[in-house]
Amino acid sequence: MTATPHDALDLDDPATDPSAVAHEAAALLAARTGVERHDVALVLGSGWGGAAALLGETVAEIPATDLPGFSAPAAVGHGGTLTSVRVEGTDKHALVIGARTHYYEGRGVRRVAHGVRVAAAAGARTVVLTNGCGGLEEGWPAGTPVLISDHINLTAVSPLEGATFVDLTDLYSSRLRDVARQVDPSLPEGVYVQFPGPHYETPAEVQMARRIGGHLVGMSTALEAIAARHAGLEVLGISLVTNPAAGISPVPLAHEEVLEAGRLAGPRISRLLADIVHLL
Ligand code: 8IG
Repeated sequence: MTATPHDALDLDDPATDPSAVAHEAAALLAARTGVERHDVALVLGSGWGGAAALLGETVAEIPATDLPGFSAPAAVGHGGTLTSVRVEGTDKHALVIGARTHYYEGRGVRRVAHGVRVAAAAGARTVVLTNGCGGLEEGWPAGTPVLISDHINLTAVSPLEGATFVDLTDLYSSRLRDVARQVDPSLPEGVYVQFPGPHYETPAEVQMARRIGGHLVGMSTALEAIAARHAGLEVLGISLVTNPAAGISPVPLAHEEVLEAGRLAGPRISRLLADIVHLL
């Protein structure tokens, strides 16, 4: 059961409008944080957990499961909190979503999309989606941050329902990528391929991802980006290569190495994210 006592609306009920649950959660978020409107939202993926610390002063931190529609986290290294931060030197507020639901958790696409929908309902115009992923480029060792220029969704599902035809041209805003490169001109960019997971790819699947135009492989972000665009958000996506994808390196993948790569890259990507948010 994922319902909380606050659940007036049940996100899992097909008759419920997911955006209504998001608005309900956003209202409760405003009440609990005392922050009427959040201007920007950040979803922190594997390796990005420390990146909120440099943004500014934490106004409030609440367990995501206190709000309607959020599920308890499934994987080690994935937090479960929503943090409201006053962005240093500005009067802007950032909503840091440390509670991502992955498609592989099997709770349905509504849970996957809920965080960005709440961000939009909370007033955000921009969302920064981050992740840890496998890299296909020899020149991108573990610890390399990469701007997402586009994605290929191999999950075979959409976060949208019904006849919802949303244009995904420039989904990963070229304007926001330019802003990121103002902070760090050396940032490379690449196409993110979302697999369903939770297993990593076979080497043959990694070669397929390369041949169809991919540079990064992961298990998140694409579905959230689609939901974010539908909700009217401008999207910036940044991947942290935490491991060479299967077959790219001779060593098999382990979740512990993923966490370690995140720890080592922590200071650089934290600074990067904070500097980008200041320019938004
Ligand atoms: I961290 O190599 C992380 N997440 N699909 N493949 C996929 N997801 C990942 C990987 C990877 N590394």
